[in-house]
Amino acid sequence: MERIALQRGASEARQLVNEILATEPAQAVAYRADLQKSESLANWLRPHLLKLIAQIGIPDNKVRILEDKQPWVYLHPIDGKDPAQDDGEFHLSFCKTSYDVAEWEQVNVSKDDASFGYGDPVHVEWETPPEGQRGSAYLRHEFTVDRSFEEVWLQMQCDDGAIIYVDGKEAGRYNILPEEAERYRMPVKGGIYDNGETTTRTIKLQDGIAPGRHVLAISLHNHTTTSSDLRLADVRLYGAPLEAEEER
Ligand SMILES: [Ca+2]
Repeated sequence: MERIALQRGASEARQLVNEILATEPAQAVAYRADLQKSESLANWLRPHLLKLIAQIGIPDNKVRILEDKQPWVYLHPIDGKDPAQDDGEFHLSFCKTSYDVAEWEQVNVSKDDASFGYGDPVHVEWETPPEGQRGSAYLRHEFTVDRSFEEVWLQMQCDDGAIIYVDGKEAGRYNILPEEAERYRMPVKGGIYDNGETTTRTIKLQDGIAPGRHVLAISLHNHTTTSSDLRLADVRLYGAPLEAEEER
């Protein structure tokens, strides 16, 4: 959706500039010498459109779902070893509610400190694996909601790609092609660099959430095994309550 909105935004910007040029002959003379003007305006608009896209789509009546104190568990193999070597079902099961995470690292963070990784600022810093062994990481957070949310969005900064699960079911992905099956060191669409690393991404999740206990699981994937950074930051969940429950 983000890509389509960006392409639309860029082509609409070009069209708008061309329309202005057509209705303002004096300006057109001045600008016609540089036909790249509409292109550069479209490029200038891109980061602004990205910011806008991160904000729209979530209605005003949204509720921030995750609790203030957040227990997270994570598995980040610093030896670059695929967890499926020990557990053949790992990539299907790590996101399930029943999966045993007793061996995973545990942390408690405040709701504004849910950021993990290495190579760039984070609250929970992981050891940087040697070059050539920088692969994927797995995170889980259990949370409880006492009401229904018809629609749910996850916001995060992500370097480089992620697949998001709720209660063992895939709920969304970022920077990973839909046909790619979950696996260690899976390919991401492209590297995330510079401003892209700190851009807030908004992913609308597949389903709503019912009252009760839930497991949010995220697999985080690096662009290459030599990339200097892997980072998931500012993880937030927002829900739009069922209309009948809004007045509660
Ligand atoms: Ca990276």
